[in-house]
Amino acid sequence: MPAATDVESQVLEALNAHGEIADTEAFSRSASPALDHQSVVGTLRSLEAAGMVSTEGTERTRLGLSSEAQDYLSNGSPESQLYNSVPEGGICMADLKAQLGSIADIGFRQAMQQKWIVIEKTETGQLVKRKVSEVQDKVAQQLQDVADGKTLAEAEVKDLRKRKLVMQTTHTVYHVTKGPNFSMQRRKAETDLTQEMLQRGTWREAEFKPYNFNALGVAPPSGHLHPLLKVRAAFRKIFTQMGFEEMPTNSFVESSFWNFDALFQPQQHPARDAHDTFFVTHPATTPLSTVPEDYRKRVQSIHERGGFGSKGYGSPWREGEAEKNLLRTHTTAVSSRMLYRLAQQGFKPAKYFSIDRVFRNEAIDRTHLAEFFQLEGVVCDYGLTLGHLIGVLSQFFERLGLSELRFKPAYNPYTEPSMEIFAYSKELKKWIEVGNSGMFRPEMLRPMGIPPGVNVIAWGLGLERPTMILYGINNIRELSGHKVSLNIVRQNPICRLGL
Ligand code: FB9
Repeated sequence: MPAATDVESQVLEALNAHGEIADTEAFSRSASPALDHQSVVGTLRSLEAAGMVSTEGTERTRLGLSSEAQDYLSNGSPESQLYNSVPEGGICMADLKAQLGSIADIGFRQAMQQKWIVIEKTETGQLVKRKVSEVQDKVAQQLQDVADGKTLAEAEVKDLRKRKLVMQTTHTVYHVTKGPNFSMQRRKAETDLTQEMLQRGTWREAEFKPYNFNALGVAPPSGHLHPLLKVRAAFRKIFTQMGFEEMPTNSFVESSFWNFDALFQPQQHPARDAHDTFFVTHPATTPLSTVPEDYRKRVQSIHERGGFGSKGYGSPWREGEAEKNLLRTHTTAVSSRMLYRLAQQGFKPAKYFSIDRVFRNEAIDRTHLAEFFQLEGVVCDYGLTLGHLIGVLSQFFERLGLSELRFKPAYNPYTEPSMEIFAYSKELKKWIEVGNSGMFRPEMLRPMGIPPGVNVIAWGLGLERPTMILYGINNIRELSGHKVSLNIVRQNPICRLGL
């Protein structure tokens, strides 16, 4: 049997003695020691829940003290603090201000107004001196009276209100009477119907705690998917629903050959230096012998001399450069491997997608980290055109709830034509960049053995931006990295893409 809290027993005794508590505020104040009205109200709530008391509330407005006034209650009004800081012989203004800090100005103004102090101009500056031998801190007294619930004269209230020391507050006081289950002892409400009760029949007079069918059960301890992974799952569903096959992206370390050279990205391209790319030192290289000689030769010649209608880059293509290992800068490195494999296995139309981490040695800002999740879609078939690309992009972004698209010509070393994709976001009420796209260059596809007449359209986007938009996350650092609060993971709602 839980011990009756002190407040509880005082309430029950008062009810037992007087049959009612007319005014809980007066009751709290009259208790010795005085009780905090809020805790009395709290106790009444639980006694009422047990049917032991009934309450009836009435609104009451009264003067309340501002937090500033609370401070003056314990330290005295600013003017009295100032007066008490002026020694017999006076004190120079600067020291006084230094001593009193933020209340110096108010204290000074009030003390001057109340003619408690005078200022004397001396060759060393202003000297503050007492004008009276003692002062009454009426303000502090008035604030104490307010705290004690005493009523002040209207003029005093007006003054205190002007100094923003008091304000009208409303609170509820209660008239309390005995409830249907009133007793001096709280009867423990049974929470379970036990075998023993049934055997001894004690259930008949037992008090059962009402079932609270609205009580939220204890959340079963379960794992939580990070928002990024929820959005990834949603994108996966969209791609698979559109008949795309997922590409294997389980190798963050890639050779420059598949990440750049196979994509016809020139060896002098700025993205290929350490400013943009994380090169790996151990193992630093992947021998080009891992790439079939004939294909590697065709890549070399297309870079150096062109072919298939291209004039190439006309500069020497160095194997050493292509062997350098790096952290892949895009999942297009995986697309190049898959397209080569598709060509080698005997080309047939295909639709591939990938969603995984890529790494770029870029400046970190509110929306960019050195690594992010890239999504990529690739469609290869005979006679594909830019129209097909625009069509499949419309289909794809339609499923994200982005039905209005705009395309801006862009440049990628491995696609021509290329387009940046923009969509109108109803949520953000603005056009946002939602990705990049293009048609893979013949200089990339032909050396792989992709038959003439086959075109490959592709597009890419990130996972972070949509996740930030869908979960209202403003800074990418809140999404991934050491600053992530696990609550974002635990409390994030399900991902509603496009719905
Ligand atoms: O994701 C991006 N934006 C985006 C996407 C979806 C979205 O959905 C909302 C819920 C409704 C909202 C926004 N972007 C691409 C655009 C910008 O965020 C951009 O600033 C950042 N980009 C990343 C790269 O940053 C260096 C996003 C990332 C990106 C950009 C291009 C590609 C991939 C990822 C690509 C490609 C490509 C091109 C041709 C062929 C193959 C791949």
